[in-house]
Amino acid sequence: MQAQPQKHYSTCTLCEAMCGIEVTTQGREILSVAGDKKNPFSEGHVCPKAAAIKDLYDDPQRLRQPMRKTASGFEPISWDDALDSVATRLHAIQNQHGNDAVGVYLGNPNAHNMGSILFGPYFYRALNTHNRYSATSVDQLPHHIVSRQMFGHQLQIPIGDIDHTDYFMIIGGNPLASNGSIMTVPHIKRRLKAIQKRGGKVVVIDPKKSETADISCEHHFIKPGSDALLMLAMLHTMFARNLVDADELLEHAPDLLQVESFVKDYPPARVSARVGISADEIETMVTEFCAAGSGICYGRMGASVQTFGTLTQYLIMLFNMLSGNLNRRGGMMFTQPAADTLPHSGRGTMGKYFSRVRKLPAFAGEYPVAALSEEITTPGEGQIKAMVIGGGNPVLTTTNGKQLDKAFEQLDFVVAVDFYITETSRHADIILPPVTALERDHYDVVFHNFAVRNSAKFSPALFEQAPETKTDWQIYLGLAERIDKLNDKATEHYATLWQKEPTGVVDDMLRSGRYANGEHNLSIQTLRDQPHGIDLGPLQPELPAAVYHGDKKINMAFDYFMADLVRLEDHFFSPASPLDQHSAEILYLIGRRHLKSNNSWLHNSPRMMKGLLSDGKGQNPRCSAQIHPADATRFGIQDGQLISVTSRVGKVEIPAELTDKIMPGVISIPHGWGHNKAGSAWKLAEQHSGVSVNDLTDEMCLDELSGNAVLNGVPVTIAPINAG
Ligand SMILES: Nc1nc2c(c(=O)[nH]1)N[C@H]1C(S)=C(S)[C@@H](COP(=O)(O)OP(=O)(O)OC[C@H]3O[C@@H](n4cnc5c(=O)[nH]c(N)nc54)[C@H](O)[C@@H]3O)O[C@H]1N2
Ligand SMILES: Nc1nc2c(c(=O)[nH]1)N[C@H]1C(S)=C(S)[C@@H](COP(=O)(O)OP(=O)(O)OC[C@H]3O[C@@H](n4cnc5c(=O)[nH]c(N)nc54)[C@H](O)[C@@H]3O)O[C@H]1N2
Ligand code: SF4
Ligand SMILES: [Mo]
Repeated sequence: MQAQPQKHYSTCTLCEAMCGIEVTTQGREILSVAGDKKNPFSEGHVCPKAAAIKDLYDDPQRLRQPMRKTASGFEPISWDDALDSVATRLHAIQNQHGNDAVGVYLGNPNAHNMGSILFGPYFYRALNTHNRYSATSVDQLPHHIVSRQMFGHQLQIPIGDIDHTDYFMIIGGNPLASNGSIMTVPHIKRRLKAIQKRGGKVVVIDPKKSETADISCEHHFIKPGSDALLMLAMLHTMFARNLVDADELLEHAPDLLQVESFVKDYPPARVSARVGISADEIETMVTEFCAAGSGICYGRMGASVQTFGTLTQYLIMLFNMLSGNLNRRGGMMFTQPAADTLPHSGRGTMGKYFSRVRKLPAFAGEYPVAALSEEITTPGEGQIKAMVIGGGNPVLTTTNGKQLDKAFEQLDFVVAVDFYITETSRHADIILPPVTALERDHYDVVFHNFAVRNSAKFSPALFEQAPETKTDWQIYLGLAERIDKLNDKATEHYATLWQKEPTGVVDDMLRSGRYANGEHNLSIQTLRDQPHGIDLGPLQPELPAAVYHGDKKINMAFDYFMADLVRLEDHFFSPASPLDQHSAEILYLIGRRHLKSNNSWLHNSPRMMKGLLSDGKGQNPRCSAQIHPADATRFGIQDGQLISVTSRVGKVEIPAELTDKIMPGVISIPHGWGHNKAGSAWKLAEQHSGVSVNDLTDEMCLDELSGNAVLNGVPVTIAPINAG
């Protein structure tokens, strides 16, 4: 007899917005995915990507069993065989070359996977290697460092209280495409419109008039990478015009007013030409922001992942603080999560050790990923001989991907925890494919902490786990236990972990958390009983409790952050400023996101790729180089024409797309494309391969304070490729 269709309430884990979804299944088939109207947080909102969930589940090319590379290609093997072989090889390599000979790279999907977050660490601990890397250092590393220094914990990041604010300033974020980042916020469009409806303002500062700028009150072009200068001038204006409103915060940040002495040399008139925004406009923005009642100054990808990303994020925090908006309703607030991971996670050790070759600083146990290829290719003690890649595709997503691709070829052993044979996992000797998101229990242990409203939701696995499948946590725990055994370490505690599962850990956190008693009585069971999730109210003032420093005071860390002003002066104002050299030929490269794409990995979904024209020559209009018509004229380029884009490290050929939405002097290319490498296996993606922008980004060019990559503001040259 055929099973009846069943409805389940779950959560989309593709981006940070945590949309509730209604999934209809029949037997083990997914029939449909729609927005869950009864989810109190997302209220039925989903974006087009929700439809990709079914495609991912159905994708015939998604791996369902472990694979071993042989002379004639990948062949399936059993889980026991796969896990035993991986553990034995990693152990042997560490035995021969030392622990650091095994490197680990963790990609973005791990942040959306409670099993990886809670149980992955047992595996890294068993490996005990310094060579750990992740997508953090091509992304939000500056936020962690700012929070570590100022509030004492890398994850204690204030979130914009968007539903109550009067002024929302967005610097280098495009939430209409990304659905928000370090701001978990379903249905951002509705919320941005609501600000304007209640008389508030939304202002976007971006080298592109983005989709978000299109629905905002005001947009200012800014020269890529100059945001730190803008922030210095904004802070200067605040003092010069007596707009500082910090009385309440001084109790928690006694040194706050000393900021004045660091910004005195940055009047708007001095920075204006470098930033590309007039002094008048800068002053008006600051005045209006400070008069607004409440305001959020929010900076993301574009502001973080650039030459002065860490300084910029720090200055943004100071701007929120000095305008009285930290810890204020409608400003930047700390969240009150139901399952608080902070007391159980590392606060973020920094400055303790440095990478072997380039001496880049480790933060929270990880080196900047820009150091990865040289750590593989440079001989000597501590050289990486084997890599574990967990849910990431660094060949397409990290700087100088082509060089990393080549470096991977020389490794003795590679293992990938991934369900696709990607541009990266094709290097693997063994691939361990976990189940897809809806097939495992889920509680957002990261993104509830970054949400614009407090809420809690548990999404049980859709189906009983099929035999011969494993979740990420089962893979990591299985490897950890085997490696500990091989190292003659105690393994008794594993029995408890297998039984407890990550869900049990979340249950413990809920039961010891702030909503454990009283009205909500939170536990996994109470959440199971409320499958749409529950609302826990708006964000609340949380100082001084939010501060993890012993004295409960916010640490201004001037010595650390403001030290970077020397580099900034040099970069923008020295007679030898790189910005003045060859300035006529250079364009500055930035990135962009598309609503139907997700970093490197939704390009095999028929629903996401539908309607994408391809001219049969491998061109892909979604992967185009956007340039301003004035630049096109200057270089003799027609709309749609193939152009070459060249940086210090590489060259790509890509069709030009002319648009006056981009600032003159700037070129925008999205990342995650370049599915044209022999040996990867995603049929649809390969038909629309595009090129990888990270064959242009430069691993030697860093935000030096943090070691974070520079993906925005990369100097490039362009030229038309003439047909024939
Ligand atoms: N030029 C440029 N480069 C960028 C960016 C940019 O803006 N510009 N953005 C950067 C940012 S913000 C990020 S976060 C990185 C992302 O960089 P990465 O994390 O390296 O890349 P993803 O494409 O997210 O990798 C996803 C991989 O994980 C696999 N996967 C998906 N779900 C799971 C799962 O549940 N478990 C496991 N084990 N695997 C899974 C997919 O099959 C895919 O191979 O890219 C960065 N790169
Ligand atoms: N659809 C979709 N959604 C996603 C993702 C995806 O790949 N696709 N990825 C997810 C991930 S991993 C992340 S981290 C988030 C990122 O989410 P966002 O931070 O919103 O990132 P983007 O959408 O890339 O927007 C960055 C904006 O910064 C601008 N910009 C570039 N350089 C500069 C600069 O120097 N200064 C300023 N002021 N602006 C600049 C760009 O023009 C762009 O509009 O998105 C997440 N959501
Ligand atoms: S915005 Fe789209 S991708 Fe993000 S959680 Fe919601 S449905 Fe999923
Ligand atoms: Mo990201």
